[in-house]
Amino acid sequence: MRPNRVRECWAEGRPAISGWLSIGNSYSAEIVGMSGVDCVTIDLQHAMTDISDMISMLQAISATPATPFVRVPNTEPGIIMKALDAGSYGIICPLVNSVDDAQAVVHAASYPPAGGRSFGPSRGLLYGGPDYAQHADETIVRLAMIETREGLAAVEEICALDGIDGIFIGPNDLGLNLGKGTSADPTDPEVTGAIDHCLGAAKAAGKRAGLFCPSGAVARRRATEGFDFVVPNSDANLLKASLAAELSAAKST
Ligand code: 3PY
Ligand code: MG
Repeated sequence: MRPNRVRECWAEGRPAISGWLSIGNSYSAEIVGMSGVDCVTIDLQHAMTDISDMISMLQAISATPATPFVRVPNTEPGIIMKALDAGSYGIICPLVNSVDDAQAVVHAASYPPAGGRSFGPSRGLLYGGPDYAQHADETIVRLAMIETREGLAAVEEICALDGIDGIFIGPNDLGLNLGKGTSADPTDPEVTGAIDHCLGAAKAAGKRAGLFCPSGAVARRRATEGFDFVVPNSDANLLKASLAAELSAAKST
């Protein structure tokens, strides 16, 4: 089976850097996949993407060296299995509030006997190779998002769960849930303390920790702190920021 570059990064002792696709388009997916990132995450939760966009985006990413991940909208097994059948090598699941939620992710993303994933890896076979079914369970990465008070309270238990490779922190939701407002690089001590706590819980359990960042500089800082999976902002945010900068240059007198 084609290897998962995120697992290769981890085996080499370095963090994986993932692009983040909020624009539901195969051309922008290909551009991000060719940018030098290790991984590209298609966002099905908040982005302007649907299932058919996801399939053409996964096809575009296949032509790049980057490994495709999908952030699914929730723990519903149908969408997790569909993303995997379409060739995703990683599942990032939002709003994991309990070990039961995390177990639902593991169950949907693992073949029996470890889980309850149904067999029918349509694009998975094309992308992964003919031995997909034998190696899918150990190749696919499953990350549970910690971004609520409930998830924070259960983080040790979630990290201890077999089949969960690690956690992915949503700093915006986490700040909001702690009553501190949204920020992709929080400075409030309660929120930064919560992020440190999650990182420590993942490391203590021998699991991986990732988070969404607003920039490459923050992603680098987080990697230095010990994070294993960092996202230096989304395609849509980067497009907005770079266009704003160019417009301001164009309009300057
Ligand atoms: C958050 O910050 O809440 C996220 O989900 C980032 O993707
Ligand atoms: Mg979130």
